[in-house]
Amino acid sequence: MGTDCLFCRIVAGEIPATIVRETATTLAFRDIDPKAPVHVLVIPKEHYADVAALAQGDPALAGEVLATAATVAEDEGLLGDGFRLMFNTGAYGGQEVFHVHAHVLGGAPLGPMLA
Ligand code: IU
Repeated sequence: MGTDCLFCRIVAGEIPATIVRETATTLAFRDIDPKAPVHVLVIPKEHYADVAALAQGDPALAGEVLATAATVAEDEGLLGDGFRLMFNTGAYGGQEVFHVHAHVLGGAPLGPMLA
């Protein structure tokens, strides 16, 4: 995808991000506008627009994104009290950046998903 995609540019090192974990295929970095005490985004380095495209196009890579998200949750101390793992998808899902990303949210009670 390259220069048009913000998160591809973070992967390429062209835009700074606070990276908390990197694997061969995934990257985890702190959200610039955190919605919880811990708010980390986990992406595949390869560009897929959303989680449906990722899961259908490369299910193994989707699993690697989930595994990185779980490791981030552990490293951030979220496993005991719990956390939220979320993929906003498409217009109705509120997705704003069209490079698939898992939100790892935690560090405080988040309340019910839909108020
Ligand atoms: P969404 O699921 O596409 O709505 O989430 C996009 C997230 O990307 C949102 O929480 C933003 O704060 C976050 N973000 C970021 O971390 N860095 C950026 O440069 C931009 C957005 I633009």
